[in-house]
Amino acid sequence: MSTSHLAILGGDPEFTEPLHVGRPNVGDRDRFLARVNRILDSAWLTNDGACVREFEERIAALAGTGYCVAMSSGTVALEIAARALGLVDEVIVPAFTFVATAHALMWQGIRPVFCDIDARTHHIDPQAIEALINNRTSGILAVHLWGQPCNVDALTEIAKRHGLPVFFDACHALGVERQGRQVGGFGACEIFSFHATKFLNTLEGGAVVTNDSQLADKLRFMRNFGFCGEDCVAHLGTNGKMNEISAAMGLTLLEEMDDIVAVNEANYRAYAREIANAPGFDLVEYPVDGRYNYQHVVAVVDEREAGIGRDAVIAALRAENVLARRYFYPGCHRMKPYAAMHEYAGVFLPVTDEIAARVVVLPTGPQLAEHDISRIGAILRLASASKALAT
Ligand code: T4K
Repeated sequence: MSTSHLAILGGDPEFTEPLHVGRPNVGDRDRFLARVNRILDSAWLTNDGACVREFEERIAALAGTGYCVAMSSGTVALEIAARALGLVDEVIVPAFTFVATAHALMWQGIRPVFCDIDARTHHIDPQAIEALINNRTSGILAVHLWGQPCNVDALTEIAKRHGLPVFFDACHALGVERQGRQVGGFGACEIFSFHATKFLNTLEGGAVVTNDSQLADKLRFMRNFGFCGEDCVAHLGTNGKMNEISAAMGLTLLEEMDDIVAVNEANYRAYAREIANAPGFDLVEYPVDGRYNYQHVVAVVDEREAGIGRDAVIAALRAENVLARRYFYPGCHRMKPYAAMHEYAGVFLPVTDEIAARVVVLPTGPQLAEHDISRIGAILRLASASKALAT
């Protein structure tokens, strides 16, 4: 194939069907539908039902925590966790994350104070945190971005020294461990997402996991309007409950989780082989001393070496029906609700700005065979070699 065959230059698209980032896994229909039938027969559809309880037990076991409280989404789980931890005024968060991390705080009237990231890991930079701590700071919310544990020890040490709670957005990091330590038990609590696009989904859903029994009780009350008994409201609360059909989906996919992760890992390794032959492209690597879900394949483009900028790479892939994403461009601090806030007008987070301009997230999951990944690698190399697309 020559560069003139690229769809962006007039050729036919390489793929007839779109390849999405975050194509949902639907699992075994018969086992899911059998669960749905049992739910319908029982006429117990939500509010601490049998499937939700079983799902919570399974997630707590997977995360190695004492408690799991399932919620209607990862965002609501973050909001309720922030409430239950009593956070106010300001919380420090990385700017390079899905905007829900910041929104969950702001929606509660807590100002997210954006911190820069480490250029290699894309995680919040512990060294940049201390300059942001002041007498309004009430906590730190870090993110295990791309399903890799962030620098938990450094963050825990800083938080302890300043007497602040630290908790973790683990929405990418279900089933992950590093050096024998599982994501789930770090900090005051950790939050998972089971959105449709996550490798293990409950259609919509999320959860908070913790080893703190009092916090778990509070979270349970708060997700159900604060009720602690039939006529007893102990806390301000909201409706954050997971329903039974969602939990049934989660239980069904848990039975297939190892197979899904094996496919994701094989895909990641196939991408790594392709990208090793594409100058100017680097994959965010999964270190060898851990267990991962491999749901994110993240490439970083070096425009000078690749001869093509990140946005041109995305445009070339999309023309071929490879619907790559530029998560999490342009960084929360540059999104309108935050950029418009006086405190953030013109804020410059150099590493976040650079990485947000260079990242390409590639499709993975069972929708792709190894052969497809070779075709995507070929597109990257051709786009890079094309004089017409050169920057
Ligand atoms: N913290 C972090 C670090 C997160 O990444 C997220 C969510 C959260 C917190 C909040 O958790 P949740 O409240 O969502 O549980 C998506 C997801 O909506 C979001 O869950 C996820 N992170 C984020 C990284 O990506 P979009 O706007 O890219 O998703 P959406 O719905 O446009 O779908 C993406 C692509 O997937 C589409 O192009 C089509 C395909 N798709 C999507 C759906 C929903 C399908 O093929 N089928 C589907 O059913 O945000």
